[in-house]
Amino acid sequence: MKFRIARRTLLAAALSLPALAAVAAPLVLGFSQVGAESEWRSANTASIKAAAKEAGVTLKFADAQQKQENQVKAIRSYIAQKVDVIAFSPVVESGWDTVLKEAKAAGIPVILTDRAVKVADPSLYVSFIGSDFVEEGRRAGRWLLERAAKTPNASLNIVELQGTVGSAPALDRKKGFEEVIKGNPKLQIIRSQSGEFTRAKGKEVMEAFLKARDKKIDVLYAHNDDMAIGAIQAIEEAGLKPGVDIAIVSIDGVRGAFEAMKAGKLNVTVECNPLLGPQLMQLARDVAAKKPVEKRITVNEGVFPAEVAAKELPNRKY
Ligand code: GYE
Repeated sequence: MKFRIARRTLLAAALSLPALAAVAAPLVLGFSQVGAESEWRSANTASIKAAAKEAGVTLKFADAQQKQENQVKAIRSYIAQKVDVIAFSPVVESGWDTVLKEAKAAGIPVILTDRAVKVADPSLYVSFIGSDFVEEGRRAGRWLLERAAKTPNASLNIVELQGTVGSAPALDRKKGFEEVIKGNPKLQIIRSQSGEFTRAKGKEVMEAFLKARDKKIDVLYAHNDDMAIGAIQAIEEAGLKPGVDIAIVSIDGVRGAFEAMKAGKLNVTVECNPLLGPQLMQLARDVAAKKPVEKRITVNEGVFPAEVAAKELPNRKY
């Protein structure tokens, strides 16, 4: 009798083992990162890695070095490895339909982080978590409008350093900024080129802008802080005062920008929050559990002019 109970208990335990293992197995998340092009990106990567650890998620991470083909390869390898969820930050907006169809056919849900895609079928991804880049561009434009209003008769010539060609933040930040300044005939973009979101390229392109100077440059609009910081160096090397001779507005709100503002070399930064890790882990869990999720999750952000830089710097987390 005793023996029979024990056997039954054992049998039941053995039967429920696979079920138990399935519940306890850590979620596997394959993540394809754009690269390591900026301070923003480094903070984003650190946030994702730390949040995965904290949440007990097994993270497979690949850095695509700003190349779409590397991202496609990484996504295919995550499909082959049968991960639970795939997340990625797409370097450019277009050209994802094929690989996302492959993920869908394999039954693996895809989450977009930070940058959006243009696909014919929006069911190819379950959710997007990131910033409103058009609004960031508008915020940069509004700051400039206010500044222009303080110098009533002057017209301001603007040079623009764009982000990576074809990327959502470059397209949207350009669009939002242009939308706001369009109505003001005193504000003209006289030159616009990509600085690929890096300091080195930002410096190089600003040097070219300064050399080709047929008109006075009054304002630099940089799609991220790193390019602004590179450009600051170019402006100084040309014997001009960044933040004074040329007003500078940029986007991200990384520590380097706050330091530049404190030094009087940058006039304003529009915040773009890279700390998406904890929200991504929660979203991945919900998606894996087939819970309904929002199609678009937007992050809250502010605008920081140079006047508040010294006070804000100790509070900055990236
Ligand atoms: O602004 C820039 C980075 O996609 C929001 O990418 C991100 C942008 C960020 O390289 O610094």
